[in-house]
Amino acid sequence: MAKPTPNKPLVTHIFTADPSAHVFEGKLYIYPSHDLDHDEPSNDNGDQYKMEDYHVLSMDNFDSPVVDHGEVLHVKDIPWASKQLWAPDAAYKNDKYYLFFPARDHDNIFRLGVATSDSPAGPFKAEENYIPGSFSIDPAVLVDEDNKAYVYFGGLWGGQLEKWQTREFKPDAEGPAPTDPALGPIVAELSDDMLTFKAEPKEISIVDENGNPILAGDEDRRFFEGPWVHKHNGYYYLSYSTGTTHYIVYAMSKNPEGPFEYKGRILEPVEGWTTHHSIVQFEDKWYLFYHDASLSGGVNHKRSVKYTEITYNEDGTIQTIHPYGD
Ligand code: FUB
Repeated sequence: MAKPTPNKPLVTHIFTADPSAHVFEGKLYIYPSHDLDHDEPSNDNGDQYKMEDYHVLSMDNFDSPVVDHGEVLHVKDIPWASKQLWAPDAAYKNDKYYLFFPARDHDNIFRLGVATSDSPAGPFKAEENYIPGSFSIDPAVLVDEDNKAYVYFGGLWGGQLEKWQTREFKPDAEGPAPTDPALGPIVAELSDDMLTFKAEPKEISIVDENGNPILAGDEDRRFFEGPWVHKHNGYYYLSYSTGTTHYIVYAMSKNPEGPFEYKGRILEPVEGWTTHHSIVQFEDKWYLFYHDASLSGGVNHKRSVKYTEITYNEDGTIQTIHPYGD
């Protein structure tokens, strides 16, 4: 396969989205969703995102070809799951690789699952059941320097986060009023074997520069889906999609469980409704992996993974990226 070019699809033989990038064994590994090439109608519940399997991509560095390691997990091999393998992430601990992923269970409720492998390239074997007490979508895992692991997750609308405000699934529950604090993403410390939550999942608070919670009506800044946490110069950076306004934004904290202070935008809107990203250091540079729908001519559910470099300012803030130039 071809060598990667910044801001161009990493691969063109399949549609890929929601890239979670990591450096494992000295190489870059990308764990994307695998968008199906279908022409069925779309809705706000996200039924058009009907993915059935995962592929893993890798490259030795940015000068070498991208390798597609093929199908590494299929929904038919996940006993608890019925459909919609949405945005995954991977982590390394205990000499093993863990693939964390959301899917609908047999009651149509999104849960989070784990699958394991001895290799970062898979194949992955799914656990029999979803993580007990898990809900919603878009898991992202941080294994911290002290070896504690945290999973961040959540997504509104099709991702069902607003239905879990009482920590019980309420199918008709709506999100908060526009003048109330927005729902934050959820964090849970993982058990040492990475297969269960060590403690009850907690909602993360995202506040403005005065310490006031970001409100649900503040759609330019409030959390919608796709949380990602990375660490840079002693700060935890929580970045996420604002959904309806299509930004990737970020907030910073000294604590992995927050509160996080909103700082600004990382990525202006891309072509297509969704925007979803990850941030990774490779050698001495930092990169944003993201997706857009340009390869399919703007079909929201046929997306392609891309990358670009990110730049930190002296004060630790991140420069905003305009994906198609200024
Ligand atoms: O790919 C399906 C869903 O679309 C993801 O879970 C969301 O983050 C959005 O990208």
